[in-house]
Amino acid sequence: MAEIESRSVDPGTQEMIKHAQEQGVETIWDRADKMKPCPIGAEGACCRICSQGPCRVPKPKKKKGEEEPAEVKARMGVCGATAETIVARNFARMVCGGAAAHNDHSRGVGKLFREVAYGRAPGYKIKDVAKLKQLARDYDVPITEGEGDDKKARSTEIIAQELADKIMAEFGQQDGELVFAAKRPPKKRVELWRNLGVMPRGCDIEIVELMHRTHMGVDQEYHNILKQCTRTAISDGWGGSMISTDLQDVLFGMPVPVHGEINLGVLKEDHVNIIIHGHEPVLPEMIYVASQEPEMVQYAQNKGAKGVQLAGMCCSANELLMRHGIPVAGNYLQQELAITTGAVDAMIVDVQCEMQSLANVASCYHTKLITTDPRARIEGETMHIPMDEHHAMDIARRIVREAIDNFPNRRAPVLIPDAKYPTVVGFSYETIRYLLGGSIRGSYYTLNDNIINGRVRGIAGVVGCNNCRTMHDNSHLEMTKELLKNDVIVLVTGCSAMASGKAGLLTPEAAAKYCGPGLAEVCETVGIPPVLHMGSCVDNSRILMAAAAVVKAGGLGNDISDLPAAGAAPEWMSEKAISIGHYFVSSGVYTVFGVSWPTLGSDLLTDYLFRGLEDELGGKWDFELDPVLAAKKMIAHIDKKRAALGIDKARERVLYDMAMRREMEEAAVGGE
Ligand code: NFS
Ligand code: SF4
Repeated sequence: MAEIESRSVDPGTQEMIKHAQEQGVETIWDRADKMKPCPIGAEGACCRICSQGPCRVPKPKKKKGEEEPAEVKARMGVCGATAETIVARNFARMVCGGAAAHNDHSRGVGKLFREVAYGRAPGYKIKDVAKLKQLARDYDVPITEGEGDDKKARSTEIIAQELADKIMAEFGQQDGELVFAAKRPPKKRVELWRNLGVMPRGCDIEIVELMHRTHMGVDQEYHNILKQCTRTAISDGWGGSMISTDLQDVLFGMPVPVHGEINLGVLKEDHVNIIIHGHEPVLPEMIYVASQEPEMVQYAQNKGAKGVQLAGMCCSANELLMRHGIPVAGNYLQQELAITTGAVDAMIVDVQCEMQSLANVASCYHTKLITTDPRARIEGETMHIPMDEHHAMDIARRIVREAIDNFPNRRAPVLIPDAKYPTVVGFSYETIRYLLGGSIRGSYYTLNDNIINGRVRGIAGVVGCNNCRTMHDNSHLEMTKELLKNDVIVLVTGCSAMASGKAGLLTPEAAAKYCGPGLAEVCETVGIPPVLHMGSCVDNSRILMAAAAVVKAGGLGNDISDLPAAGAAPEWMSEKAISIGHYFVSSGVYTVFGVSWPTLGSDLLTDYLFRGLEDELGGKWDFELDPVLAAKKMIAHIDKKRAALGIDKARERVLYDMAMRREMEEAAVGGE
């Protein structure tokens, strides 16, 4: 049993791991101790796509400077597929899995949007009409009709209906170009994608084609396989994910800065605790409403509780937090631990990142594990209450009542760690624009000015998962702090955002504590935290939009690849993270991952991802275990871009000025 302190950097999590051990409840860390990752699979060097295999082609261990024996150079499976092909296929299928998850999430939101537009989803409505009209413009849906004096605005319903039909058709579109991918990135990027032949045609087709091409005996040229990876990943970032984000904003409201709280300490012993866990905010939005209804609160009181406490987990948490300030119980690695508090009366799951072990942990307590999506059942679930957008409110009420009914059944002693931290969240791309420029002159000029004058050295996106193979939250925090110290502003989403929240980085006060002088000054002037929580993992599309807006605001080149920016997922684990990473790379961003890297089985392929791609796409992958070193690499990349833009001198001047100013202040204080 490894030391608990090496499992998580978060004291609340440590306390609960210890508690789980004392209670004899098995968690992910116990299983991780028992099962080490297969070293061959870990480097992507195992092919099991036909029954003549599985064929293993691991890279032989050789000492530095030693020649590889000839038979090793020609590593191949029994069909002759080379290590390059095998590793590329495995990588490609990760991109497929990730893009499919996001695009299918998106389809779900699209279906709801269509039902709302046609008036078939009572309880939901279009909350952000301005954003709806923006989308309509993107999709060439007219927002007015008639000519001259007869010209009048079209009704919201009609616009929404036409838009919904167009968006839904885009999932199955066979040719042409995805609307956002063609319209929203900088022009130069769009041209580049067209020239390379990687502009996605539809949301589904790219995934299907990539699955086909990685079937036995099809595409066996690794550059060509990766090219389709690029097209598929773009269909996620500038397709499915972006559609989800935008439609969720239209339906549930665009996030604006809001205060929240995070960590397991948000649960309340004397309340009915409901945890919403998963990714699609469609049903959680209704559960939020149901949990606040006076009759429901009364019902809870009748059962002896003081009220109903709703809290989120994983990206569903981010969605509810960003829009309603609903507290977050924790990120991915805390899901089992939440139940071990003994205070969770129901955990409601939809899709993605839900450990099957939840059923086992829940069975040790009174917790009801309720699955709500027909696509995601869990063996051992307490019950399945399928979501149906036509009766969502009734379903939500039924779920909340199930939780309340369970309150009197608590049997284990309740232990809620005394751990919760305040956060400020809700930095959509539009909100940042507003904060930086005001409503009239809303734009990214201010940020650009500060990047050009050197106060802000660059922009980093630190995103992605937790992973039980590395200390929970630690790499996110080490990396983020190193970036802040060096005046790099950090945009966060997903489980990374929650790591930052738990460490107090999502507050304006963090600026003075963690940032270099330039970034601290900018954050204090604007009144923002130095780490901006932009939402869930599909909301990485907001980071793409911010990057495109920064290019548009001028002075920093004319493509995303010109920006002094970098991305990272230091604790990644899911296929979604690979798809996200690859769409960042495809959009021109240097992107570094931690923990492990799934293509190390082929040097040629890895070299292409880490170096070769830069010539084609302007972005590239990297892998670095040490989060501080990874941050330093990101900063080196940022400095390289600053030099290319000719703004490296400005930063030296600012730092010099600032040092002088400090000296003067100190002299003044000393002279008093
Ligand atoms: Ni993103 Fe969000 Fe977390 Fe990773 Fe899972 S919850 S979608 S995949 S683990 S960041
Ligand atoms: Fe082996 Fe080729 Fe079959 Fe893969 S496709 S399992 S390499 S025979």
